[in-house]
Parts: sequence; C-alpha cells; structure tokens
Amino acid sequence: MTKPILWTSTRTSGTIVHQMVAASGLDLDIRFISLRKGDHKTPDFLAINPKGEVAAIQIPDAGVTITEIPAMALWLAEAAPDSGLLPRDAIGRAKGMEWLCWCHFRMANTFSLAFQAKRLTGGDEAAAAALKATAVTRAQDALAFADAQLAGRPHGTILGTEKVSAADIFLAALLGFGGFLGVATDGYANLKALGAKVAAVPAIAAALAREQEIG
Ligand SMILES: N[C@@H](CCC(=O)N[C@@H](CS)C(=O)NCC(=O)O)C(=O)O
Repeated sequence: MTKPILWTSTRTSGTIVHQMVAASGLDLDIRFISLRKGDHKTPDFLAINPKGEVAAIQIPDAGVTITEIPAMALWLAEAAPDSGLLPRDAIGRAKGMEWLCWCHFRMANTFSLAFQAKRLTGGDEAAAAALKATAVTRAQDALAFADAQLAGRPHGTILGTEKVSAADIFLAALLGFGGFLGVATDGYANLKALGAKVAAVPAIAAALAREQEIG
C-alpha cells in the first residue's frame, strides 16, 4: 500500500487540512510545497491537482486526488471513524458538514477576497483597498456569527462534541485568518476558547509546531 499524500503549504488554507490529518491519526505522507516558488503550477503538480492549489490529498492506490476542504474532511472522517472529525450519527454528521460548508463558503467569499484583493482588482490600489475593507467587515460579521453560535454549546465545540471536530478546526482557523487581516479580535471569546482547545490537541500542536519550523 502506498501512503496517501497530503500536498500542502505552510500559512495557507492547507494548514487547516494538515490539522485535520493530524487529528485523524492517519499516517499520511505530508509534503510541503512552496506557492512562492510556483511549485503548485508545475506540470508534475498539475497532474496531481489540475486546480493548481493546495491542499490536496492524493490517494495513489485509488488513483484519485481529493480537493476542497469539506471533501477532504469527509474522506479523513470516513477513513478514521473514531477520530471525532465528524460525528458518526447521520444528523451529527450532516451538521458537521453544514458547518464545514459554512466555513468553506465564508473563506472563499469573505477572507480570500481580502487576501487576494490586489490580484482580483488587477493591481488597482484604490479598488483593492475598497474590496479589502468590505471583505474585512464581512469577516467581522462571520466571526461574530460563529462566536454567538458557539455560546453555551457543550464542551465549547460547535457540534457540542467532547472531541474537537473538523468543523472546530476550520472555525478556529477563520479566527486566525481574521488576525492576519487585522480584524480587531478583541471580542469573540467563544471562538478564542475554541482556538485554544484545538491548539491543545497534542497531534494538532505537533502539526502546527512543524509548520512553524518550516516557516
Ligand atoms: N477551495 C479550496 C481553496 C484552495 C486555495 O485557494 N488554496 C490556495 C492557498 S490558501 C492556493 O493554493 N492558491 C494558489 C493559487 O491560487 O495560485 C479548498 O477548499 O481547499
């Protein structure tokens, strides 16, 4: 059997999937590529993921590559059913997917707009600043919504599960993205507590430390 491979890059949305892989306990071959050097646009990488993006989970034995965070989370949860990445009951699983989809949509239409403002506006500084300002406001709204939804949940997790789920990992990462964007993160006490809980999972802490080392 050839190990499945996680293709990722530090300080990207790939970090979210890296944490999910760590929480799964599965033995994946973690390979870091450099977006700065353009590793994701080489013919070799495009043959693995034609989207030219990280993260991607390549499963050589099945001859497939899975992309998009909710889909990767689902595969990891199926492969590691006791990991807690997704609840095992149908409703809990659907609610987990609901939150993963919510995070994914917010990442694309809110946080990523701010990160890519210059690229999206073709280098027009004024348009980029306006887009970034709108995106930051939307990011604040998204964080406030998630924070309010966490209030009073058992264990402080979004599904009320004792173990940190894939949705918790994604939500905590959105708060981190907010910090990078300069969103005032004074409030959001529930999200902050969730972030601390996620970061305290030993396997996740180890994955994050490895990313720090790589830089
Ligand atoms: N919808 C994708 C987003 C993937 C994505 O946008 N990845 C970024 C890094 S955060 C990337 O690889 N960008 C390279 C590029 O667009 O050239 C997912 O859920 O994984």
